[in-house]
Amino acid sequence: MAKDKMFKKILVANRGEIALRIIRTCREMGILTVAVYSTADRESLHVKFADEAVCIGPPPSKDSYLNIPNIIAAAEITNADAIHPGYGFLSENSKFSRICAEHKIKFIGATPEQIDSMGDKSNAKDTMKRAGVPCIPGSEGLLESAEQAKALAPEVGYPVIIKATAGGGGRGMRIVWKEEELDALYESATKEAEAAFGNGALYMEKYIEEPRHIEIQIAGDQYGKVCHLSERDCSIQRRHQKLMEETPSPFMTDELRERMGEAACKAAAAVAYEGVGTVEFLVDKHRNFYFMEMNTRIQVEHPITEEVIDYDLIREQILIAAGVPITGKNYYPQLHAIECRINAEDPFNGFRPSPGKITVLHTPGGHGIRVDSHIYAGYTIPPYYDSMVAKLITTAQTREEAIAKMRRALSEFVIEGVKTTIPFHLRLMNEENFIKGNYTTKYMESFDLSE
Ligand code: MV4
Repeated sequence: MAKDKMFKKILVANRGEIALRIIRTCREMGILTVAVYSTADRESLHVKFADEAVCIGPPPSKDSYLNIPNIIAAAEITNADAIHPGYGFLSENSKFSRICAEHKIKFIGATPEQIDSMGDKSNAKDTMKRAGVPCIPGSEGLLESAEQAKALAPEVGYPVIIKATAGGGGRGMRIVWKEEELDALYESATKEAEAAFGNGALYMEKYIEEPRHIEIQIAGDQYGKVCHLSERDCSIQRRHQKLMEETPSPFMTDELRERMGEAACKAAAAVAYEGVGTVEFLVDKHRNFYFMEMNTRIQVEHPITEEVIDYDLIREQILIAAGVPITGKNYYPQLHAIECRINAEDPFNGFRPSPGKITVLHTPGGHGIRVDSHIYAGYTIPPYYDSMVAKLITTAQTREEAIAKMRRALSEFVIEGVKTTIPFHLRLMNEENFIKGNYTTKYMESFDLSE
């Protein structure tokens, strides 16, 4: 591409491992970086690795990493020509995306319109249905009242699920097994959604009982071209927090990948998607798949895709934002990759957060091992943010080898001073049904977590 079109300096509006991940790619591309940090993150690696760093406020996220005026001011002071938001924080904030544009700063992510249309789940579903993407049968748009919901539910067929249109992450969501429960569950879902999102609107779907969560990575450029980059299986989660992801999905077939990939491309094309994104699907035991949500950001689990197709997704985000066209060809997994999220949490005590100082650290290494992390010996994990401290990724020719490598890498990994989820992952890698690839989103409900 023409050198003068490429960004000269990118402000990274995030912290932790993803801030480092973005800074590393920028460095490889010859792009200068600006880190922003809260006073709790003064000693963080992203601050040390960036070319410049600006303090944007006190520890609470709302005063720092979510503080739009301070972040825009930091970009203007340092003359950054683009902002990469990472994941979480402002990554799917349409107002922020719009304010960046108003300040002639390129937001490396979706347009405000795309963020808004995918952020409203009922509206997103409507768009996808019209584009010919398979959706779960349910209400046409929003529910008007509990009465209307009660009239509709037998048509949809119990069990049904009512969901907050502003939701995600399971909040404002209720499973209804029979009519007698509907009034109370409708009431509590709408109240929860109103409190959490300031929007109590609900919609209804048939409840899919033991689904897998399989998502397709997609990319779209500024010229309307889209492609898919295969799937990730994210079914192993607890309270809507993913614990481990892998690609290919053990449930996948070549034929299903083709159909889901095509549907994901349709979804991306329907909104003229610009950037990299993810289309989430629920897949039932008959391998029927249904659109669930579209994420307009880079995701935590993106490295497993990078490993199996040998492709830097952050680089691709930056190139697309700078106006470089994509080829439009799809990517298929050549290897198997697994990611274990290492959190500073006690897996034997309800995954209770365990912030504090890391006294001893030894990270695993060797062939097929990748550790994306911002921690170091002597680092203090602050209590204010996400408890993820590292992503351990193994890659091999087969699933069996990737699991064997993960067991080996987990057993080498030493983090002292705080509790971590390493022992949980070791147990997971040795569990019979996991080894068989026999798991759904219900898997963790019956996982033995006694010490
Ligand atoms: C569903 C479902 C079953 N049937 N919708 C959870 C969060 C939100 N994004 C959608 N979710 C679900 N929607 C229908 N019609 C089950 C879930 C669900 C789930 C989905 C993916 C991964 C983990 C999950 C855990 C519990 C429930």
